[in-house]
Amino acid sequence: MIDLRSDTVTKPSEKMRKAAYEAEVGDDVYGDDPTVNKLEEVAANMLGKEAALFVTSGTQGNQIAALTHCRPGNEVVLEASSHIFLYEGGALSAFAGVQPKTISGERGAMKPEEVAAAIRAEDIHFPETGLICVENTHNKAGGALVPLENMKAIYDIARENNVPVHLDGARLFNASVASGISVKDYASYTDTVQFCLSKGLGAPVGSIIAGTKEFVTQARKWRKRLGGGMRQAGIVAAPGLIALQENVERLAEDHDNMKVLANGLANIKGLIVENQVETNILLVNVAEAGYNADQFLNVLKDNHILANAFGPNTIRFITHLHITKQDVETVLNVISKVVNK
Ligand code: TLP
Repeated sequence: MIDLRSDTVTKPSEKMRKAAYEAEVGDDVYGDDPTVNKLEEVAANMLGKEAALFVTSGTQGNQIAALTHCRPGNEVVLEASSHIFLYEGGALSAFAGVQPKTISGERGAMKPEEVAAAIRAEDIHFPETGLICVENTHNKAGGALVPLENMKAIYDIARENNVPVHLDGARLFNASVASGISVKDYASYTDTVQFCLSKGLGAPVGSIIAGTKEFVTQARKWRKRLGGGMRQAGIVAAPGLIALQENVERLAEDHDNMKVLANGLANIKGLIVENQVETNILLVNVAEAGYNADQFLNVLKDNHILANAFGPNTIRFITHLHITKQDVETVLNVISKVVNK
């Protein structure tokens, strides 16, 4: 199978497995796991934040951020197709007890003036705005790069209004490699950041959230409340360190492969590439080829290719470290045969 469903499907390398095997461990709930401590220190330094926390997943990281920043009854301003709003099972409301206020963005970027207008004035009837969330790269917008200037403008507005900003940077390293802007620069326009080790970076498990020391102390408590205190977690943190050391720069290969795939598919009559491909995500509309997304996925599967539906007629493809140039050629050949038959 050529698996283009997500960059979450990668399996840990030999080096990661060896690092897990040999990891020095301790009870992380007591702060005693040297490997977790090292990962958190390395991640905080990379992001230019005071402290960081190793969490089980991107979803857990985002939700801990909301729980730490907000109080029940607050409102969270976020993009209408953001992962936190669309794909986290309503966790914002279920756990943090906050209500979302969505703004439709352009290629994932919310207009700063619309963010400003969404922040609530003081009124006995109104919820208080507890948090603004930004996503970069933006998944549903097809791995779109949210411009640094956009993040800065939103951060300036947030600070004027005393509202914190959280960045869902599940694929922040993809953004950084594609734009040439450091993760530190992106993180400088947000109070807290979540990034995933288990996506393009290829680690088997885990995410990082980072912010001030005070934020991380509170976040650690929320992680424990949610059952995310993982004891000898160095076993899973060790591959995360390898991911940060070895798999950042190579994300450029995934982006190059995706451009080749996108250009090839754009030339097949009946297929419409919906996004401007900037990173490792491609959205293709298959309606004019006479398929809906589920039908197309079934045909792909019969030909040993996996992808995801991202709308009734839209297929999402994601490249990652197991996808080679040869795989891209194979996928192009299969799809051109299927669509032209
Ligand atoms: N995204 C997954 C699915 O949930 C859609 C994927 O395959 O793309 N933020 C963003 C922007 C994400 O894309 C994801 C995962 C998460 C957060 C959540 O991360 P996990 O899966 O570790 O909870």
